[in-house]
Amino acid sequence: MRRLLFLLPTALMLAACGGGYGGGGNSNAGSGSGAVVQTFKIAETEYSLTPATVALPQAGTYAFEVTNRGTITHAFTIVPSGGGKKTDSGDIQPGSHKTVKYTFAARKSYEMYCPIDGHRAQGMNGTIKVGGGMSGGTTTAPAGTTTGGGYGY
Ligand SMILES: [Cu+2]
Repeated sequence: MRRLLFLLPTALMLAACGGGYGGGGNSNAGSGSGAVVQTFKIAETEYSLTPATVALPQAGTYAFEVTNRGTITHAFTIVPSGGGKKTDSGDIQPGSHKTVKYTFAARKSYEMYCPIDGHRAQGMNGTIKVGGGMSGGTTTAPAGTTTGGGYGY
């Protein structure tokens, strides 16, 4: 006896909500390439990152303004947990800062660290976790307010 499986289109309909950035026509106001969802500030010292854990509400491109508050040269690297495309700030001198942009996938975890010498092993590392978008998030970030400075839980 044979059975026919009927695939319902439900999954396709759900997937269609995912969206994505279609190449829009008229965005003159933006600076840089790619729409940045939100900017996070990271402080580096010997030997730690603050905050050491960053939660992104959804997939997309985020900017990290990394400030070296230590007394020696540091840098900032983002890499997916388990390997993948890496981005690196290059050297950040004490007292200065650099901004790194990276595009994150939903529901993945990334590592951020200082790639200089043994700094990572000494504590200059942290985790970036990406949420799944509109459902099931624990943090609700209002869209549109990017620069406010506060990262207070
Ligand atoms: Cu370092």
